Amino acid sequence: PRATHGSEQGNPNARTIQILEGLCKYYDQMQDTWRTLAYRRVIGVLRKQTVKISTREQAEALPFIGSRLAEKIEEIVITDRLRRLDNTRTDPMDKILRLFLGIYGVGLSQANKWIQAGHRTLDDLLRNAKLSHNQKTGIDHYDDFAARIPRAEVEAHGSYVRKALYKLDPSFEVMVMGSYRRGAKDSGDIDLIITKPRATLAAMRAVVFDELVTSLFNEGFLKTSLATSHRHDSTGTKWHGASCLPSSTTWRRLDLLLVPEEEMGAALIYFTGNDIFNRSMRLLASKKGMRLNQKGLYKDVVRGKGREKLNEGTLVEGRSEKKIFEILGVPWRPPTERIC
Ligand code: DCP
Ligand code: MG
Ligand code: MN
Repeated sequence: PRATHGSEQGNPNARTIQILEGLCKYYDQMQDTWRTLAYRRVIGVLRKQTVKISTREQAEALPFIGSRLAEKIEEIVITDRLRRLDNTRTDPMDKILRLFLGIYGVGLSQANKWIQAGHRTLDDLLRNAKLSHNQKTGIDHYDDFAARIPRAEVEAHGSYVRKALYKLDPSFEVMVMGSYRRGAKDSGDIDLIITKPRATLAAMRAVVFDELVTSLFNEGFLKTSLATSHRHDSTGTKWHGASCLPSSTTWRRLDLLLVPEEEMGAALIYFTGNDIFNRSMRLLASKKGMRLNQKGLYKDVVRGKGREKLNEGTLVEGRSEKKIFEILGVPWRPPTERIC
């Protein structure tokens, strides 16, 4: 969920945008990626308009707005609300679905299974459902994980990890990524890149995942690790879990990513995001016959009929964020402008 910017004052479509944002947020909670994306685009288009868009014809003339969305916009303008949103707000089953989807790591299929099994509240789940460690943690700390983390606290978690790692080996570096690097005033979680110049991944892994994580658990800073089951991280570069500052009782979601220096540029792009920006960069690479992932930019990627890739391609650039932009022909965008 993205924060609204309050920049709508004076925009002739402010009310329409406000209602569409409600719908966008709803689809985001429902984990409906495509609708969320479509609505974000429409909101972006409407923000740029200098006249009020009132009819479906006007709306359809704008980019990214098809006939169904155009109808919705007309309905919003005429009725000052959207039926779809009213229906979902009052449907109790819908509310429960959104409650369950708010549990860390829970997707639509799990949430629906619980509803089918008759569960209606978080207490219900705790008492009567068979829960994984992640799910139990997600419920026990539902409010913690739903709360935004102020920028200063994100920074404090980063510093805490940096200081602890410095004691083990002063040549390590810790960088705060994600929405923090994009300049957000608050974040959903804390994303850290950890690296050491000239070190191999295996050497870094031994210090970070064995020594550092163990000592941070002993100090009480780390609270639990959260399994990353569906993620295909065969190389073991990620750690997901929760941390808590000594001065606080609120658990925060913490993600660590180990990066060797030769992959730093690609990792910076990936872990800075946002997700939509990454998607557009990857699409662009693919259109140019290349492939961009969190390790590097590759060329000579052979793709089959369904655009599935048949080989890995050859590495073009991994080290430098700026060079990856250059090779893709994208003008440099500072992290604070990577919001789509
Ligand atoms: N990322 C991505 N695609 C995903 C998930 C993540 O490209 N499906 C990348 C882009 C994100 C970055 O990883 O910016 C960090 O992921 P987060 O989920 O932590 O998202 P943000 O840090 O951007 O936002 P938030 O403040 O909600 O944590
Ligand atoms: Mg984040
Ligand atoms: Mn994260």
